[in-house]
Amino acid sequence: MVSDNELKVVVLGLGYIGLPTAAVIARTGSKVLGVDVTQSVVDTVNSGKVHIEEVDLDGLVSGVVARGNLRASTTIEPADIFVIAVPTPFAEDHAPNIGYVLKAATTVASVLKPGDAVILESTSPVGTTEKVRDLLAQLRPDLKVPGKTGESADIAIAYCPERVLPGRILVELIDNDRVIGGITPRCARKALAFYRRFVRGACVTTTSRAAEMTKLTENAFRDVNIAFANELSRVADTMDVDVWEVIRLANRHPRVNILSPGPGVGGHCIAVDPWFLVHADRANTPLIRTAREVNDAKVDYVIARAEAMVAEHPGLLVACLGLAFKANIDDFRESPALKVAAALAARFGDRLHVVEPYAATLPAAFDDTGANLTDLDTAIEICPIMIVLVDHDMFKSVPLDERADKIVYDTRGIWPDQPRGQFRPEPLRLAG
Ligand code: SAJ
Repeated sequence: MVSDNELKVVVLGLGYIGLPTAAVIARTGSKVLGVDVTQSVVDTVNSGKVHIEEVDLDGLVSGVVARGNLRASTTIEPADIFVIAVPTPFAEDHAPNIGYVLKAATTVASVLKPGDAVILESTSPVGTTEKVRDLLAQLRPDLKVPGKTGESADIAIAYCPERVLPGRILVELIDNDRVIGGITPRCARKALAFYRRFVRGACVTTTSRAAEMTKLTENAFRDVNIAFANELSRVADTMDVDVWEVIRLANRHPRVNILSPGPGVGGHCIAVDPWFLVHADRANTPLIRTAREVNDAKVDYVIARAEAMVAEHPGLLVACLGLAFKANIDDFRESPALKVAAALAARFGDRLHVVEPYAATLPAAFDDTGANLTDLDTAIEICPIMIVLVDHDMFKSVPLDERADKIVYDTRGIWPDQPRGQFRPEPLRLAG
């Protein structure tokens, strides 16, 4: 086996997963080349800086770039291991788009040689790794690909999904267990040897198809369980019961563990990946599809409730706490909080004060609305109405005496001691 210092690794895609992965591998001493189609990303990384916000990533990248173990380029070079970490978005009809994966595989094909391993990490529909294999076979007829020629293949191809949580990526990249699916068992073993170089968690091997479905299953599981919590929160509103109290009490049962309701499910994983399963087998996924719909509908429900609350108090200033898709991160993509705040801004304009410690300016959705970006202290001072949309630590720590007389809609349950009773709109019954 080659030593860490001799191993050459190419990571394709320097995004939220690719860049931390490249940096962690480079830290082991391997020579890593990050390949990205965006020149500015390449330039940023080569200058030892990062273009994404992630805890401790800046220090790690500047260190491995300074030591010469991580470089970036728009052009691929030969290597021993190729890790593909490019996006897999979906279209309007929820059909997954694996175009970026196939494009990355085409790039890899141009430099592939016997003995190399190609590992796909992007969340992908079941069967994608086999498609990568078929494409490589077509582009490089001189190489024996796995699964077509028995175990005597020239190259290894495997699927190993990332499972890291934004905000904890560098910790989870090392500590989480990894599922490694080979096109053949030999492919899986080859990929396993690579992950063992930097992963402390258990590395478990399986087939590429099982590994692909495992990744989708993890996020669908979470989505279904959040949908249950979101549905409960609507029922509790109708019943005039505090859903947070009910969940706390129910979770005292040894076999019950209900997740947290919120203003909907955001981010680019949990709200996306379940559709890959639904799209692949619509007839057998009514629960997964309904969960998606329940979570999407929760945003509209929260908007309607918040609008009713603000409309009931003409003239009062309103604070919207948070825009990020979840706590303590600066990521606003597919954020339900942003959707709610933007809808309120469109209707109530300059009555609205948005507090978001992770934003320097308001996003484009607030252009021409008159809404303001305000700091927390000012919002507490001037806004009698407070709508909690994100459970940032900074918001959680506001003591009761600073908010006891506020009119509060706490969609995240961060202030369990908040007196109830100031706001009792008629229960809303929305379609969907
Ligand atoms: N949310 C709730 N209630 C909860 C938990 C989450 O409303 O009880 C909301 C969050 O506020 C957020 C969304 O769900 O809007 C998703 O947040 P998250 O923290 O649960 O997950 P992500 O999207 O940041 O990361 C997920 C993780 N998957 C699982 O936990 C199964 C992560 O491990 C994956 O690597 C990542 O998706 C991915 O890349 O697929």
